[in-house]
Amino acid sequence: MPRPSKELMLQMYRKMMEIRQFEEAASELYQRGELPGFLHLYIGEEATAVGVCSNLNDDDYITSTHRGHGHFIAKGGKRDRMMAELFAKTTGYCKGKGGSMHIADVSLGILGANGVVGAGIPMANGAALSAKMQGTKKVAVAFFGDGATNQGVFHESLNLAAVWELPEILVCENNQYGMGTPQREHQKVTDISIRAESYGMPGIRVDGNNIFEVYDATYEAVERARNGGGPTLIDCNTYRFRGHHIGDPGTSYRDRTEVEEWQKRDPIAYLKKVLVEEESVAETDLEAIDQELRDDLEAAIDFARSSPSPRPEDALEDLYAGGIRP
Ligand SMILES: Cc1ncc(C[n+]2csc(CCOP(=O)(O)OP(=O)(O)O)c2C)c(N)n1
Ligand SMILES: [Mg+2]
Repeated sequence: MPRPSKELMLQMYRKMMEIRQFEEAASELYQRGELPGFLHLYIGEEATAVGVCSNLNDDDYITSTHRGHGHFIAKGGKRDRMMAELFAKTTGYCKGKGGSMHIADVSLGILGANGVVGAGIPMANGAALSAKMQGTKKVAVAFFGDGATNQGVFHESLNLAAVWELPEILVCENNQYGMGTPQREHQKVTDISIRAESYGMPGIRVDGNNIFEVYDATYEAVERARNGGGPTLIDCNTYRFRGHHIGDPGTSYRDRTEVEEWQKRDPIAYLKKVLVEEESVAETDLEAIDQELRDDLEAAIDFARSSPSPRPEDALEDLYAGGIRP
């Protein structure tokens, strides 16, 4: 498989950096007491979202998780409206009523983050089934964690995706933990791609911190799905650098050396190294991108901070499709 063009690599770098900056800022704003709700940070896992979504068209579908900021930005979500959602402001993607774990924008094919572990998988089945029935050639991607693969709904959904030959890509973000439980304690078979065989679909394990491996595996899976070849399971081996959620220091169930070892495999640093050493991109050019994105993020934060809060009487609006109220 040929390596992505330099132009695409630079685009992928931008997206990963957009995600990293967004989350670092969100973490700080949360700790300063400016953001309500919960935050599950994706820092360290950016190559998965970007490697996968770089293969998708605007009208393809994704379903996300409680750790969804990366998926959202990688699929084309804008940081200003996203930040406004975290601030619980009316200008947010869900008018400030959803927050981090419910961000959605159907017009971008993003069918939603989801606080219920595993719940996005059958939704992606539904989206893929609609694409198949309507003959649109769209594909659906379900993102989920290693912990989610112990849910019954994972097995049911993979079985249906296989027997109905759905145009679907099942992407496991295997970050080695489900909350504070290491993967080796919550499942015997730690290479999740092996499970694909029992449903009759291809499965592949990749280094989730290497954007090229993620990109290539997804490229093949998307081709297969669009051409009637059915679903693929991709197990992306990765790591979250931060705690499970913003209030978890992540120190009681993993030791510092483990975290440091993974930090040496930072997916953004890796892509940066390839760009500089193999594609002759000047470090100053990458720093200019970082700065441009930082300025854009500052504007997004100002936009969010200065936007209005929803009124109490708005609480009963938007609860049902079509504006039907009880
Ligand atoms: C059905 C359900 N069970 C339990 C929880 C509580 N919970 C939230 S995140 C999480 C761990 C999920 O682990 P994994 O799927 O590996 O995702 P990660 O947090 O590692 O990204 C759990 C158990 C939940 N939100 N939903
Ligand atoms: Mg996990």
